Amino acid sequence: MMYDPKPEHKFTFGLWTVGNIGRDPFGEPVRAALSPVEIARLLAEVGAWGVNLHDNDLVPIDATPAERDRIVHDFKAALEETGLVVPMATTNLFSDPAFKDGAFTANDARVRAYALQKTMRAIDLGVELGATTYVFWGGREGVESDATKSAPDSIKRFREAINFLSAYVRDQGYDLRFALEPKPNEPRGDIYFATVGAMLGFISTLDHPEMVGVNPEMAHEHMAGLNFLHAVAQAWEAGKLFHIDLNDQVLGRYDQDLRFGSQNIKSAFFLVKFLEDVGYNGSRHFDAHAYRTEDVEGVKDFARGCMRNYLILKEKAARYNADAEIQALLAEITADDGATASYQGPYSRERAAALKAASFDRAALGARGYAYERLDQLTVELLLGVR
Ligand code: GLT
Ligand code: MN
Ligand code: MN
Repeated sequence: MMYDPKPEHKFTFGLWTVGNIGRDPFGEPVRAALSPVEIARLLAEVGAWGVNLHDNDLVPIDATPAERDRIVHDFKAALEETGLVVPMATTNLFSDPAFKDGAFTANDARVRAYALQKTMRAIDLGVELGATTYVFWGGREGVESDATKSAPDSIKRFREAINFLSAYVRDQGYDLRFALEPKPNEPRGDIYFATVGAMLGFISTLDHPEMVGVNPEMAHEHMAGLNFLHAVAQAWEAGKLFHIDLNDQVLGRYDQDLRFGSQNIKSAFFLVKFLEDVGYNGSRHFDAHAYRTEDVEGVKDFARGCMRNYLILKEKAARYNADAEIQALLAEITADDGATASYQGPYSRERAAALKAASFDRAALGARGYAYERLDQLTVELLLGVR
């Protein structure tokens, strides 16, 4: 079938996504917890390619070494049985009360040391399962009040941690890259490095910037009222799009983690079009969960919906690229008669002098119509299925 997921689409889900039991600040869980092996089987059933995990999604935080080995052994058997891969792993540095003031940025030095130890062990686990991307989402790396933590110290502490862990990965000879995931708030009042742009700026200050990129999440940029495509394009252009978290979110609401493509259809369309046009070949990871109203069948509907919406939008993108009227309009909009060719290009003293002496018909420039209404309407009609 046309919209059926296939391994080449590289669709992945976290154990914590389809495994979400529906607890929220106002209510108890509504679904029974599935074991990691059961989740792997569910993901294989709906057609996913891979499964990602936090250390403690798989191994409970207080497991003994023997328990850990048995759990990892059983999970590897499930991977073998289902054919699922583990492209990405990460650390849970937010659930345990020890991390209530953050992990790498916590004011208590013992918490910072414990966070490093936990992350090294989780990196070992991820690599053992085959992961080549390691995500850092600093959910608790923030404050409710700036009276409580020094922002410049937090930035330095976070840098020290990432530098330490980069060196650890190199020392072990692991084939692993880091992807930093920003979020503006929730669960902290404010989280440091709130946006993709902030993370990109931070990466250039690291000891090994070449092994560190970003993991932009659609909902997180939308929570900040930003344009997700623009963030992703900047990351891509900088060679830093190491991973991506796809979901959906309505501006001004709590952290919703909705099914991909369920709310902001035009944004999702231009995002998918971008990823396909540039040839992004990493995982398409859905970091979302089913509505709290759903049972396990609804969870499968949720997962299938994420992948199906991606593939529908991918097909729409191909249609957009092949649409003669849209492409003619785009060509017209960007047409260049070459009249200013001698002014374009890198700086030279001559070019600058010629450009300063040139004359422009400002009134004509201002009078031009760009036909963007027509172009956008064609886009909307294509998305609404009438062209
Ligand atoms: C958590 C968060 C996500 C992160 C995950 C990785 S866990 O669900 O909301 O955005 O990507 O730590
Ligand atoms: Mn999220
Ligand atoms: Mn995420």
